[in-house]
Amino acid sequence: MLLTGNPKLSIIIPTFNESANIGRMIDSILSILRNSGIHGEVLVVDDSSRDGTIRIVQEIAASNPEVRIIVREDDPGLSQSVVEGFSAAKGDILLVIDADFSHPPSMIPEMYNAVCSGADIAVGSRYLKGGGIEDWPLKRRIISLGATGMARILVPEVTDPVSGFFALKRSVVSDAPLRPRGYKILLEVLGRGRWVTVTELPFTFHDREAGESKLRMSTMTEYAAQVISIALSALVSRTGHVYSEWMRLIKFGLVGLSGIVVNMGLLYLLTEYAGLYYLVSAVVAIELSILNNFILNDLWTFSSRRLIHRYSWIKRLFAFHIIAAGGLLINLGVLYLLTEFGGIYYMVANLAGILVAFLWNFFLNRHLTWKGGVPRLN
Ligand SMILES: Nc1nc2c(ncn2[C@@H]2O[C@H](COP(=O)(O)OP(=O)(O)O)[C@@H](O)[C@H]2O)c(=O)[nH]1
Ligand SMILES: [Mg+2]
Repeated sequence: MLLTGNPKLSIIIPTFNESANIGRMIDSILSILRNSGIHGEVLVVDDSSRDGTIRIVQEIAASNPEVRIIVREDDPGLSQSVVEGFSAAKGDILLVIDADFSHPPSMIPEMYNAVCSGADIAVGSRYLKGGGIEDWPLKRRIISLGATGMARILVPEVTDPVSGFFALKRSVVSDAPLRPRGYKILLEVLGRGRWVTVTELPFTFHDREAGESKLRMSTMTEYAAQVISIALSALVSRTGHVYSEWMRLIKFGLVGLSGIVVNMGLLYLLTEYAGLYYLVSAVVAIELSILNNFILNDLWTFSSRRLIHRYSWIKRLFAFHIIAAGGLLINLGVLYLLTEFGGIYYMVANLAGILVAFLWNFFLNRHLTWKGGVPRLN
């Protein structure tokens, strides 16, 4: 769906005890809207703050019809609040931004324009070149990298799938089966929303100067459950981006099986019929099975990515070989460790080795050899 004219923008701000920030935040958003000529509204979704946040917003709203507040009383939570904002918003484009100035409101017009020019979702990314995070302690960075890494298993094309700063067409979420829980609402949207194109804009995350963060450790376990739930429901629903990653994994596995057939078949044929010494046959068989796998993965598993490839086929072929060599070492390493130190029967240990090497091969090839990417605006 292409948005034409001057589509209305709804800016959703989830808040909990943000009296130190919310007034300034709304003021700066209103002046940005005015200066850029964007037709917009501001929708604060508050979880019954007790610090005066609600009163501040109500006062602004009294003299400003484009500012509204929803005060939630049940089921508190950041994601739940944002989703409630999605349904209450009147705009064609919805944008989510924190109240604490961690996300620069000055980027709102850029995000809006990205969606107007065709992206279903525009993500403000901390991990894209040009973006970053300021003033975060090491522990917080590590937690964030872990969360991002887990999310990228599901949506590899987005560098910051857990960003709290994003804009989207209303149709992405209007009848999507979202199950908002916890903190990472964007991942929920990417995992279960209806979208085709995503674009990312780099930004630098500034840690809040006023008020305090509400992130707690318990949110991490909730998050892990969310990732697993999205992965599994994609398999059941058989649609969407996460499902296409499952398909890739399955295709990659089938190609791997075909490689075993090529490998074993050639080993036998070259030794029995061409009269080669079996180790020489093995070397030829291994290389040809790697070529078999490369070609099939290139033409089939990652075919949709070929169109936007970063690397020439010769580089892809080279990377595929290096990763395969790494996979072989991993297979042997796991076999050795589990057998020698785990006391596990070597045939079973080898199965574990194959599985680990398979995942290694899949993820490294997906992110390096067939590295795709979303169109960037800048
Ligand atoms: N409605 C609502 N907003 C929340 C909740 N927790 C945090 N927020 C808001 O979500 C945004 C990000 O929260 P913050 O605590 O700054 O998280 P951090 O930036 O990851 O440390 C801020 O605007 C908060 O006011 C919540 O439970 N409900
Ligand atoms: Mg914050």
